Amino acid sequence: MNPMDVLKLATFSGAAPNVSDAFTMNGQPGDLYRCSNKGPFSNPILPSLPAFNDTATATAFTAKFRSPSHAKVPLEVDENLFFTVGLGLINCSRPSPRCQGPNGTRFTASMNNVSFVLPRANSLMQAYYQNLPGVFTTDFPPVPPIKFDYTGNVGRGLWQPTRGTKLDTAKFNLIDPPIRNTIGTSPGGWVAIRFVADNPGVWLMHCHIDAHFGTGLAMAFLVENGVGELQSVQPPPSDLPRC
Ligand SMILES: [Cu+2]
Repeated sequence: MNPMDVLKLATFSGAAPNVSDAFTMNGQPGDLYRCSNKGPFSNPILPSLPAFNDTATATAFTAKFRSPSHAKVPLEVDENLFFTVGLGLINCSRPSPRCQGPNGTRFTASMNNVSFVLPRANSLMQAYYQNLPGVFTTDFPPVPPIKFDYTGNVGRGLWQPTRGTKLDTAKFNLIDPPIRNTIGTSPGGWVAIRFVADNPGVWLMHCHIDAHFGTGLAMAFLVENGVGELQSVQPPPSDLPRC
């Protein structure tokens, strides 16, 4: 099944996406399938990999990632933000084909309990620079609204937290951490990200799984202009085609 059809169906119904059976890379199903290559079929030698849920091995592997040289890590932190990421359900007022999640709900995803809604008519950049009201608000919470054990199993005891999560910031790698634009974390895991907000514009931070992004697992940083033309977002050219 076409992955885009799977995504479309999930977005429409609000239910969990089906598993696509389209396992292709660059349009080819891969060396294990006869139809992948025109030439004679060759049996590739595959390395033996750890189990997909072997978190300890995956963590030990990713913990070894290093920048090839010393990285310029910002040591002064002006702004500390703490984001939790979660999947949840949105109640529907009445049964509908668009509410086919558990008990007539829609699956949703959120950061700090806010499920991101992409504006339809205007981009966030337009809204900001043209002062368009009603497109976004600037009250994204810098910390999660409810405290609980963010890395533990969260069950019905969510409202009775007894433990907390404390980061040992002394163990942060400030010498040669890898420079990344994507980072993986296990369910219940956490990552610490440090960056300099020196590129003006609107930057989405979002889940890399399309279906989760579509259900709201995103937020946006609005980085304001700096000093001078080179540090400022330039207006679109007058002949920019309109959608
Ligand atoms: Cu996700």
